[in-house]
Amino acid sequence: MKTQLCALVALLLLFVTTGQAQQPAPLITNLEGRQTIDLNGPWQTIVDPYETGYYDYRYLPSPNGYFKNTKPKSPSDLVEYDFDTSPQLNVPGDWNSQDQKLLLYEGTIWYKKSFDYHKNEQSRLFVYFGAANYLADVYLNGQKLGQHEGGFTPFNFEITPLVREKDNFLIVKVDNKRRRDAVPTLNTDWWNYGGLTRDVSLVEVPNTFIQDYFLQLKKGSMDEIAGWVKLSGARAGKSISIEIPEANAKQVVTTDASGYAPVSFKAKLNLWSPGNPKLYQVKLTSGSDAVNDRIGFRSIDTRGTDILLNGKPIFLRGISIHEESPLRAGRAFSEDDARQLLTWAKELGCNFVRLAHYPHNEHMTRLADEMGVMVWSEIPVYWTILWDNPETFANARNQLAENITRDKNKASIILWSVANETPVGEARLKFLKGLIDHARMMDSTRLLTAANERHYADATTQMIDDPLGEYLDVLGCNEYVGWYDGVPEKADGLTWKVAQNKPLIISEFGADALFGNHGDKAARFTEEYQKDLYEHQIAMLRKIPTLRGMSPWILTDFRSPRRPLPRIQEFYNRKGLISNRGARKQAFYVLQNFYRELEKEGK
Ligand code: GCB
Repeated sequence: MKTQLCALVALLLLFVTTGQAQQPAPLITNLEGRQTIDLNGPWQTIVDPYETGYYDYRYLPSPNGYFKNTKPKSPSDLVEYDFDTSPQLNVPGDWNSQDQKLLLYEGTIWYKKSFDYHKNEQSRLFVYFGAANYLADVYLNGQKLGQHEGGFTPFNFEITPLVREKDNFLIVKVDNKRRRDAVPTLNTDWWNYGGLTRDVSLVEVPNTFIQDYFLQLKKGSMDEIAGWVKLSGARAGKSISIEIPEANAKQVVTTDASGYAPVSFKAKLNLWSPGNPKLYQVKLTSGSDAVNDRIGFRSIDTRGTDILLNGKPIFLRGISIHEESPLRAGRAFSEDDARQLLTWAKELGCNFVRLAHYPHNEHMTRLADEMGVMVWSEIPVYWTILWDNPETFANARNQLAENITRDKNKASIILWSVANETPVGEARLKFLKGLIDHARMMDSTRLLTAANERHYADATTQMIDDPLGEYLDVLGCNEYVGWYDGVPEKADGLTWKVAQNKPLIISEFGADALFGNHGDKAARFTEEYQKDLYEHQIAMLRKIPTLRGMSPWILTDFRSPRRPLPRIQEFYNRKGLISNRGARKQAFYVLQNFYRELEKEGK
């Protein structure tokens, strides 16, 4: 009995110290409007391919893993790791591009950062991660805070009770092993960059604080702002003021028992659009907390096969973008990276970008707001997800929810996309319908889409009739006529049929070309082939009556393990209109000319 009890206590202790996965705290939005201390810069790291710092030799979670940051107390003590003399990696940043040995590494790396913190009784402290790819176990001062799954969305933990004045050590185990049941799954066409890939910060807030809010134009209205504000740590009956000084608008609302307060007020607004990316200062205050944001207001809707921005039909002159820094060859993470990519998109003539295939960092969506670029935002439900697995679904839904939570006040975002090139079938339809319902529940103002596929109804007829289209507002379709499907001339003889009376975006087409590789236009991988393909595609797309936008594949070359061809690909997908060194290929100018023509036509 006694031994049983001891075993139980030991188990409990193991549970407490190693921690069963605890959930992150509800996400704090708009970090830029908060009091933060940045934890970026060099972190001490230990590469741990066998997860020795987590499991013991029986492959059971060890209560004395690396997260304890143990130091030998005497020369006879055996400790086989030491963060402080281990190599450093920069945060934010993927590990693959920081050390040649890690280029193809998939597994665990432990990160450690020490910090001092002056505690204040009136405030609470959170640690906020912009993203960690893919699975992050987070510990402070040897105690587990919890786990987060998903490589492209933010998460935060409260550390108020654990933080001390001196020598805090924050340790994160980041594991980027691919898994069949994960989102994305085992195979993708992009590099599996691992690590603390985005900013890490401490966020200091008052005991009761404005944790989150949703402030956008009410669906169908151009002068009514509707949404909600949520306080953390509040009892019922707290008041919150929402003010837009420049529009002379203000409302004071009162929280219910869970800290929520609905918001709804009228304001005369100068509406956001690519030609007029107007952002308003929005001030939220409650008790001792104050948060400032810059929010644009615009309406987005569909009518038949049209997409309406502020009530007027628009054409989305777009380009797809991966979150990769072309000049640094790694995951993009900085404001400079974002500005570079969006400036190139604008130079191309775009008013729209598809941020493929996962949520990009927040610099990107903030800048899109400022620069007047409409955005398609996507989660990595890509190709062959385990449609029947409830955990996979919960994971995808959580990534979608985190993405919407972070970016729901960004005017630039007009489309949430739930999937890319997923195979038609019952289980997949149920899975994706579940995601669509969830997105609509969280955000009734934006349009829902997905990049689907097409098929041949006969030798010259392209058919878009994916049953998922019934649930979407805007149909996305990827097609590679002229690349995976015949040669560029094939596009000339095709006609398109679309089953649903909805706006269509051709969300991908393209061809690989190595910059500087010249030859006959019939020769694959030459700039001439890519240019020719764009010319045939554009002629074909012009004839699709319900086409309301396009985002060809892709702005810049990007790394992919699926692309081994020596001398040409060298593990790069070469469908970029710009090379991985920033050089424009011939096709760049073909698309630029087309977009100029569209602009002249008022599209
Ligand atoms: C696709 C995928 C994209 C790939 C692209 C390609 O259909 O959506 O992720 O990179 O094709 O280059 O094959």
